[in-house]
Amino acid sequence: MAAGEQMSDIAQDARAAGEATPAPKTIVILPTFNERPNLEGLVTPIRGFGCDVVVVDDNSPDGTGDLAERIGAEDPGVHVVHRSGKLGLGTAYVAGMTHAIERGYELVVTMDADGSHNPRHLPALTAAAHQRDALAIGSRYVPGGEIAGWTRRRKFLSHGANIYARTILGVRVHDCTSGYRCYPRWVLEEVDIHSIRSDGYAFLTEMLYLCLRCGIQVVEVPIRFEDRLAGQSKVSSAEILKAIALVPRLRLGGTATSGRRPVAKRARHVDTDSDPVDAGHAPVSGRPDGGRPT
Ligand SMILES: Nc1nc2c(ncn2[C@@H]2O[C@H](COP(=O)(O)OP(=O)(O)OP(=O)(O)O)[C@@H](O)[C@H]2O)c(=O)[nH]1
Ligand SMILES: [Mg+2]
Repeated sequence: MAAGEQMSDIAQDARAAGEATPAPKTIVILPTFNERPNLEGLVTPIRGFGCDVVVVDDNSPDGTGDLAERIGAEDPGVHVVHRSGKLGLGTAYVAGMTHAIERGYELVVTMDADGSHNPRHLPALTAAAHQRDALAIGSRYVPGGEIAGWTRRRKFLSHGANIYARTILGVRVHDCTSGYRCYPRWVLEEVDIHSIRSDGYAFLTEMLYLCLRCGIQVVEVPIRFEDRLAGQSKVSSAEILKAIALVPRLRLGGTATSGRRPVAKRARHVDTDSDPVDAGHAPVSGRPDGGRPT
């Protein structure tokens, strides 16, 4: 199916899902570098689910930033943050999160802008974050989660990277590297996002570990991850090596959060059909999972 056709189907689903519109004020951060062919078809269904959007563009040579400006000029729910050049995925998330906090959004979603993260999962992801008062991760590696369109080698590498992180960090999260997440606003205020040292893809693992160290509950919601619709991956070998090297450094206490006291949050009643998987609780010892690896 053509990229446009696929996304317009999702847009129809989004409009039909009026009752599934997330009640809390929600914004989706779309970090972009050369995502022009994917952007418009993604923003439409996200807006259909009642979420605002902030595109964080790093002066993409293909004109993604200009396109985002044009969409934003017609729709006040679409914001754009322009940065001077390719400054990294991690710092793009921080710029988007800062924008969201300043404007009082209650839920903040991060999503790749290449079509890999389908907006149809937004209601389940936001419901899990809101009802559990937890960081909700769109997960490829819990029952019901899947990956479509990747080679066996790519699946093996991604799965291997997650087993590596899970084992060395001693956490129960199955998809530590997923960029499809929903953070309640207080989580972003509680953790010091500006202290995160990873400026690229490793940000995702560092942020997760930081949340667990702060005692924030994590739930995983199954998603179907699809290969990017158009354009090219921006992950370099150097980025992958940085992400691998980060894991033991975090485990050895190299994060700025070492020694931080867990925050106490009240557990909420859960009422969601998304079947989220509990992946972590407030740690009671030095180990993020409280010493119970599974
Ligand atoms: N603003 C900004 N966005 C970035 C940067 N690097 C990557 N992105 C965006 O981050 C998202 C994820 O990047 P991808 O290249 O898709 O990475 P990936 O999903 O791991 O790799 P593929 O599956 O091969 O696409 C995409 O929306 C990119 O456009 C960056 O330096 N700055
Ligand atoms: Mg991608």
